[in-house]
Amino acid sequence: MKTYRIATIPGDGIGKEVVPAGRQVLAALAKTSSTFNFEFEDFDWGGDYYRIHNVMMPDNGLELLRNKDAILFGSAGDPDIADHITLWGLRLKICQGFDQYANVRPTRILPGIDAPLKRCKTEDLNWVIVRENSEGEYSGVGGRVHQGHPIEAATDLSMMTRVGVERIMRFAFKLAQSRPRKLLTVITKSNAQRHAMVMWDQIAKEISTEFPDVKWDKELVDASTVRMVNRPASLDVIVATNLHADILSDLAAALAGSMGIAPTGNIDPERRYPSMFEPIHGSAFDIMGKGLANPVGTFWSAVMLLEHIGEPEAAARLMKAIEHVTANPALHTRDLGGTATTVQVTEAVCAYLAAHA
Ligand code: NAD
Ligand code: K
Ligand code: MN
Repeated sequence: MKTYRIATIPGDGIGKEVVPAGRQVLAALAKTSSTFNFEFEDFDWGGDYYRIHNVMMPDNGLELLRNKDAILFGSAGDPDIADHITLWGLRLKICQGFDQYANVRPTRILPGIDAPLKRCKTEDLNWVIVRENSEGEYSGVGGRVHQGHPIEAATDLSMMTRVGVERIMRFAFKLAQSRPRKLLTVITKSNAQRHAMVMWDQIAKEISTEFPDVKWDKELVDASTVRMVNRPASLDVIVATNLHADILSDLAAALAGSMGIAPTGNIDPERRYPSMFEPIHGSAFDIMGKGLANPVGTFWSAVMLLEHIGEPEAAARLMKAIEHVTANPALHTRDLGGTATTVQVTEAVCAYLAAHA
């Protein structure tokens, strides 16, 4: 019997509702398996921790996570604490500390979901967005001077390195190569950002020679929003910078039906450190504490976690359970137009897993 060590970090807001739900579903899955088990450890880091300790996570936080096989994360974001403190103090600390440079965001329309694109078929929207997760616009380089004075100025430098761009391009090309259609769209803004993005384009071209069977094209980020809406079937794998992909993947989530469904993995492809899986949504202040959060994004993230640790069969089983639940409108949460609660959806997934072991 193999035991996987999983860290759970609910964080803030509805993270505290959906991560326990995700853990419950993983435990239900393990219960039906004779080959693997989970050893969970929960970490109470986030806004509440900050109010006591003045930091979002302890100094040795990364050490406490280092020996885990994977991390299941909720959200960092508290109504009473500035967003840049919660984000940089927890989620980005882990992503950057463990060099999880590939942020992978699969998007497709699950069965039973009424998605807003009326002119396209469900199967037309089947994308994986690869987000550069370690530098670019979120490199943290910059500063603010002369605060409060008329000459006040501030910068956030979008820093890209050859190593950083090469590795995310190679990751994206490889992913495209593994998919049936083998298409890659490189998102850019090299008309306006004439240094970093021009290098980005150039490196894409260089790396493409290693993958002659991948068909690839370039698209400006603004134009790509239109293409996502008007010609979704023309896209397969998409690679974009940290900021561009952050924005595009929220749009992708909405086009696929709801922010509450979309999953992501913050992945260290070299497996030097644990990778971290989370729904793409945040703390959702408007619905937190009400039991209305859709846990499907967390469950789908758990599917990605299972694939990553090397349990593809269990991953497929959980995905089937998720699709069984989304197909039933009685099990839709409010974001999908339904009245089901987080607990009801979670119990339905667990029941399906128990019945289809
Ligand atoms: P959000 O994702 O929290 O919410 C956006 C909208 O989507 C809200 O109307 C919310 O109710 C809805 N929504 C999101 N997830 C849902 C779910 N599972 N079920 C049903 N509805 C859902 O984005 P925001 O409002 O911009 O951010 C709130 C806080 O979360 C901020 O502090 C922000 O910094 C933080 N945040 C954190 C992360 C992260 O930790 N990865 C990501 C995004 C936002
Ligand atoms: K999140
Ligand atoms: Mn985001």
